[in-house]
Amino acid sequence: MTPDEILKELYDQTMVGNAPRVLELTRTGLAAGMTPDTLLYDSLIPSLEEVGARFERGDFFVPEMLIAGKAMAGALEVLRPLLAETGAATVGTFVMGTVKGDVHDIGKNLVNIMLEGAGFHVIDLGVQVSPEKFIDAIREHKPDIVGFSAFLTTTMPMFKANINALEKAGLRDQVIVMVGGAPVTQQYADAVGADGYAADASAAVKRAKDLLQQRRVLANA
Ligand code: B1M
Repeated sequence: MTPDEILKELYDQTMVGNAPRVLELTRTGLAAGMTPDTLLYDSLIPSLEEVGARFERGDFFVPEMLIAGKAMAGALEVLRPLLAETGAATVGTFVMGTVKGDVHDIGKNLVNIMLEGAGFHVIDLGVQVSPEKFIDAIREHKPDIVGFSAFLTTTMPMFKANINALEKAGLRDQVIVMVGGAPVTQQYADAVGADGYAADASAAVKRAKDLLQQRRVLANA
């Protein structure tokens, strides 16, 4: 198979949620010398975007979204060690979770992988994380950054609820808050009082490093 054929079939098989074939094609692509980034950004992610578009049009329903998501998650597990293998020294601790009411985790997991690759120690709290659970994790792990992911317009308000809970617990000044997820924008992040926002996993790593650097410069001033 040529790289183009692999990308095309990977796209098609992700869309129909054929997990075994998606795994096989991911491995075939890697064996053929294709990069994890190419497989992700030129095939897997665009395929899920099309799944979302079909869901919006009423051509796909929740079960189709679910199996496509599972197929993508399987591929991500194959790509994980390659995306995370930079050997970078630990740069900081990051507590991450998808907010309460939201079960989407593929995007969050991808951000985690990239953060780990960049040297962050990531503590992943999973999905449907309540403000109380974030607070407990911050008290326990004392992270440099806490990240809130939300993928639904209806769960984005949990950012503000989480930030309010941090303030109430007296922890807001002790941790940098980053937010992200498909419907989130810089404007929304600013409006809820987050310190940082990123549109995708690579941008999240860059933003996290910049925010950490700024905080350390301020602390030493
Ligand atoms: Co749902 N879903 N879903 N879904 N789903 C979306 C998000 C949707 C956009 C589809 C659509 O209508 N086009 C839509 C949301 C609409 C909206 O609110 N604006 C939607 C809906 C409506 C729903 C349900 C309500 C459907 C229903 O039940 N009627 C339901 C909600 C359940 C719940 O959470 N309570 C639901 C359920 C599901 C499944 C469970 C079936 C499945 C999730 C599987 C899983 O995650 N384990 C699913 C899926 C697969 C999708 C789509 C198709 C794909 C999401 C995905 O994984 N994208 C999605 C359509 C779409 O996104 N176009 C959709 C790939 C991923 C790599 O990208 O998630 O954007 P993304 O992550 C990016 C960035 O956002 C960023 O970096 C990531 C990597 O580059 N990022 C951060 C993420 N977190 C970050 C944190 C940061 C910084 C950056 O700092 C902390």
